[in-house]
Amino acid sequence: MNWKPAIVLAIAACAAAATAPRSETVTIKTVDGKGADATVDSGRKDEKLGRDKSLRVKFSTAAQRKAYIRFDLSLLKGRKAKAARLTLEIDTENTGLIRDWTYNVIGLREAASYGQGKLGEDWDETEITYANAPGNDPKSGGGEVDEKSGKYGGVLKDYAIPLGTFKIAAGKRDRYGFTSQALADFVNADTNKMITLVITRVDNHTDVIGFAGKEGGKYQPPTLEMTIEPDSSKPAAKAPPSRPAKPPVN
Ligand SMILES: [Ca+2]
Ligand SMILES: [Ca+2]
Repeated sequence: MNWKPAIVLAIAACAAAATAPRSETVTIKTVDGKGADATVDSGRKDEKLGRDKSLRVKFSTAAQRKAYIRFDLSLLKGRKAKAARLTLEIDTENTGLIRDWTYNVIGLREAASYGQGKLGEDWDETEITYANAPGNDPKSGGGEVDEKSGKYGGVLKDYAIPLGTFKIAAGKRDRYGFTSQALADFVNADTNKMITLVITRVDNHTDVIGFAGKEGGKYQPPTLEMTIEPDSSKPAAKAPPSRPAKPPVN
């Protein structure tokens, strides 16, 4: 019986497992660093709602509400995300209001300016309103994204990077996760250590529910979890080169 190759392979596998770089998860919430979250409301165009507990999102014929969420990416320390996941927790306790709805997740494109009277990507949660929110399309409250038809789910075309949608289930007050390659790409394309996501609703309905903001306390604030690529650019540690022996001293 030739057992040697099997043992050699097993040892090699152990050695590889011991030295393979492990991927790491970085979790950033809106409570961290320069994070922020706020509702903007078409019915209260100039009202500052960023300190409300809840992020209410509504798309209807008469009134629109959108959630602006910013994450401070300085915690990533310049590393790249292999995968990214956004989690939002519903804070509406009347579960009868929760329906089978779909929501858009739209990235706010970086821009030197979002136009006259508009805040920048560093928007302050105590200043942001429907009127001054960067990239907000006042003519659209949400709806389906259809780039061919120029529909960007409530964000102006020039500033919208549609990242995908997530669904919630009727009657379930829960945490809902959203992940897409586009979200990871959006994180990796960032140049100023902050990203803003705009959440709008696809379904047109007069009812509204909320997601917990960072002031909510009882529920989890918006959370971004990223799997970080192991750093393969760093060579494995090597023994220092041996120095030539000193000449013997006489
Ligand atoms: Ca807030
Ligand atoms: Ca950015």
